[in-house]
Amino acid sequence: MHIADPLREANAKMNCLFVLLFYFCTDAFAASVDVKTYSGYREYQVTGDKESLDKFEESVRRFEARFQEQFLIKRYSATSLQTLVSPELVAFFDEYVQKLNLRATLIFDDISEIIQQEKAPSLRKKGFSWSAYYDIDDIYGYLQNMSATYPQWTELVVGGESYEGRQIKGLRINTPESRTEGKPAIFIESGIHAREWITPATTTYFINQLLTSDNPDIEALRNQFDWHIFPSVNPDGYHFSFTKDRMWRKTRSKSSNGCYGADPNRNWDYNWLKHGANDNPCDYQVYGGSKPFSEIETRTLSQYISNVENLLGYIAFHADAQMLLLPYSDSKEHNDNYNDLVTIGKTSLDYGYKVNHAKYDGPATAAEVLYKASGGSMDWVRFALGTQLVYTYELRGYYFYWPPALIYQQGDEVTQMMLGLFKEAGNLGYYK
Ligand code: 0X9
Ligand code: ZN
Repeated sequence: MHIADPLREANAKMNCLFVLLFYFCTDAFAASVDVKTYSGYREYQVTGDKESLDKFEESVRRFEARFQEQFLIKRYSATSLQTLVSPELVAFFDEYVQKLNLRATLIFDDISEIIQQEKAPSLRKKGFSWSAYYDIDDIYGYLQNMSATYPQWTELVVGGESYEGRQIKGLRINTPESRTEGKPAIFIESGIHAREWITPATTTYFINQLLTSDNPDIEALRNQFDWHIFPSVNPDGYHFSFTKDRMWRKTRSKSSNGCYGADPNRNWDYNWLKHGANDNPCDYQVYGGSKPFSEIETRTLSQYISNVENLLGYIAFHADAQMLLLPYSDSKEHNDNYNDLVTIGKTSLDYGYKVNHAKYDGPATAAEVLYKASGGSMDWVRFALGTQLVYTYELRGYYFYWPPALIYQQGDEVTQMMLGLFKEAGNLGYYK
């Protein structure tokens, strides 16, 4: 949904008439049609008891279906959610918050300002860095660069394809230092949700640590495993979130009714569409696709993952519920090595905590700490491939915003979390 601000657009057009500069005019018109600015959108945190929040979500969904207007609710737990509210919907929002006796706290009164600051050109250093966010081609350029700098250790790999014809590029790190054959493999999936920008950024940060650190623990981590690391497995969506709509989450496939994208974390062939997903291609957030693996990204990536030999670990990075999740996401039942996964996960979180004292919830199943959701990659990997160490990290942020100047903090946290995870997995005998 593009909510236009008629007054602003009228002003822009009038300015064009006065200035009479063709260049400025085309620019102003193009921007108003193409790019979703989120001008005047507010961000609220809403808390209350579970039943009232459930009711609130239900009412909002009904409202959305009836009026073709969308809120952007993100549930963080049973008792808290955040939502964006367009200027047109503020009155409706206030009414429901009061009716249901909920507490609403205003976090940002105009998120368009943050969206603009986040991409300020002054943040960018020449080349690649971790004090700015970069579009997909720059991220791929970094991977290419690393594969050229470390040809003995790394290989640029292609994990699949996207709807718009991009490759899903990753870096395989398999050093000859201990052995190359038969090492346990670890797959890292990042950026399946387009707008979760902190995940590709911390993943490239982690790659950089693995390749350049002279900390003996990180060097051991580099050499012990056959790493397959993919900073952005939804490159079309990421590019779209970078250039057109900062809140885009899905892929960019076109449905027959003209709506775009499916949620790539609801499209895997495990209990598809059972919980927390729907069959409406126009749903902005959790449309599961027309069938399991309807999206070329999930289909091709699942083939790549199936072909990885000795796959010991599958780690997915999301943002920004700040928790560590275990399979399965759509059931409260515990799988056979659940206790080990909890022990390993706790050590991972303890290591991460030491860096910035940021407390994560979990480890626990998504069904227990977040919400039930079927068709996610983590559940498919665990179920279809039997991979033993499967985790989803929900990193930190404020409705997908994390200050670019502080990317390194979460990068260091994630690096320590990986150290803790594999240290404890080794203690419990998951690899030698
Ligand atoms: O809903 C999701 O896909 C994830 N949360 S997010 O806010 N980043 O969208 C949770 C993923 C939990 N795992 C699975 N559902 N498989
Ligand atoms: Zn996500």
